[in-house]
Amino acid sequence: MSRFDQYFLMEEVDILEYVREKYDFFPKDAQLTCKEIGDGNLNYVFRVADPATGKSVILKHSGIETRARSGRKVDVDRNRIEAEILQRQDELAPGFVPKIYGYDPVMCCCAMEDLKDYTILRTALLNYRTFPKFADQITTYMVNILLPTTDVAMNHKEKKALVKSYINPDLCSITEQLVYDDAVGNFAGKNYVVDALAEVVEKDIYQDKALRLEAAKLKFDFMEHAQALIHGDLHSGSIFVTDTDTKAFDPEFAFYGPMGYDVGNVIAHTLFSLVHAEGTLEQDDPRRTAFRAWALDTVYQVADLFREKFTKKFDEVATDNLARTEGFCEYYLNGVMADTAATAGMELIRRIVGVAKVKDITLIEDEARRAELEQKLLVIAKQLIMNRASILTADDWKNVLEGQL
Ligand code: SR1
Ligand code: MG
Repeated sequence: MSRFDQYFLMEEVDILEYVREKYDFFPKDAQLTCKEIGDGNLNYVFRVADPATGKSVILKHSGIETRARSGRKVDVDRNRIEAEILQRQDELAPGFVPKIYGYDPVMCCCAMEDLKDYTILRTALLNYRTFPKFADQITTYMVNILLPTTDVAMNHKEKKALVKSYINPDLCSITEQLVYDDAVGNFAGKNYVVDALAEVVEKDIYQDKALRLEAAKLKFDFMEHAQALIHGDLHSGSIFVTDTDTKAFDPEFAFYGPMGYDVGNVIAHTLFSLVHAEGTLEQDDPRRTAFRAWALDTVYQVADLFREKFTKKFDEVATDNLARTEGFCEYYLNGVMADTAATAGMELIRRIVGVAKVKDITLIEDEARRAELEQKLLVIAKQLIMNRASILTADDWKNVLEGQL
């Protein structure tokens, strides 16, 4: 009998006992410390360390309710999905995700590698750090884990079994509501924007019927297009970086969905980081110029490198007879790129108007400047959504962004 035989929401003191009972990471007599370090909306993240040796481990624990105490219940199975997916991703893209040491379905708690030498990408970008290797590394991660999980590469029956295993209704429902419904219609009635932007959002977003129709199509694509095992929430808070490495974590929103959803998130949050720099640094600050150059280059490189690596990998992994037909790879990739543009557009809108905002914009203290930059992003977002079928390459992205941001 153990007190961890039945689920309860653990706190630091419980986690210390839990680690000793379940794992043999540390010597029996080690004087362990435990600190809750999570700052996301859903889970609790504990770092358990042995100061004597410097060894540490991360325990990620899911509550039945979101940690934001919104009253929203979220299936704790997300913790299993996350642990399993990180293991699968580690096989597909070794070195690009943290190592999983164990998963406990009773306490909904997984133990994983402590990437303590890494920084969360968003935090680093908010400090105006730039990462020249990021576009190359994140596109390798995405192509290597996404394409092999599709019907292009997999036995179709095995792929369908994965679709079933990674069905993730509660987390998908959050995305369906926040990213699609609320972005264009404020259906939950909880959206808010700075005063100077309110009229623009009402008229140019909520009352735009053509935009609403495209958002409806995109929402149904998201729900019905079981293309690849996607991360599902690949924003800059789900990525760890050092000057030389990139690792993606927190794939609890993972499910079989459109690949462009991941690529679009990476691009949208790069644009948010650019707007943060533009809104918080003086025009003549050299950091602003350098950051701008990095951010725009990263967007273009993500588009180009994703295309390049995808095309090469397609040739290596395609097993379906008809997928190897001449012209099919380009057709398929163009669909992914159009989804990328549209997702970036929806993500930009929802983070500006919705409840789940990003620090990149909320930290811009000058409200008029913030509204000005947000409005620019909304204009770009609408173009990305409405014209997505023709935003397929880095040059297409340049045409959208140049002169507008
Ligand atoms: C209630 S969760 C709000 C947002 O945080 C997550 O990271 C997802 O992006 C979600 O939409
Ligand atoms: Mg998260």
